[in-house]
Amino acid sequence: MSNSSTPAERTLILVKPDGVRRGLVGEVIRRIESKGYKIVALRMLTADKDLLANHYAEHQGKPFYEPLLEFMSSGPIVAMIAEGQRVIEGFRSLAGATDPTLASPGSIRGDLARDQGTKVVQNIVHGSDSVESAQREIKIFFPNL
Ligand code: D4T
Repeated sequence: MSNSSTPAERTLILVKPDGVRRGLVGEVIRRIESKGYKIVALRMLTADKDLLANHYAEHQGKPFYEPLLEFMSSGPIVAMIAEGQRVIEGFRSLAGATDPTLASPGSIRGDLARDQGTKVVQNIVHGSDSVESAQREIKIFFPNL
């Protein structure tokens, strides 16, 4: 039962290998749920390079592309679908800027990540950046939904 006139959206969220290694899965989920979004699907997997090449197709050829695929396949990740009005931009706001050095304190990246001197930024989470990306990325990680 809702009076809301804005339809709920879905977004694809990943806890990246650095977040899983550091035991931050619960902290990320806590922030998503505390904000009021609903987690409607969740799985842990170790992504292979084919899956990641599909997910990161827009970055192919960039200097950080190969290190990005190496990093993202370096250990388990947690993939989730979160749902709620404007969840796509809402989660991007919770995550903070891509560069964790510049991400605002209070955000996931601002509070929990920093520059590690690596070729690829290790910034704990991924969140879809548009409705189109969300639909595309959800299909990659949850092909049966
Ligand atoms: P993701 O996609 O992981 O949520 O991150 P963003 O949406 O914030 O950033 P992105 O897609 O532009 O980059 C994907 C991934 O590559 C790393 N990266 C990015 C990097 O190492 N150096 C760079 O210059 C950029 C732009 C970080 C996230």
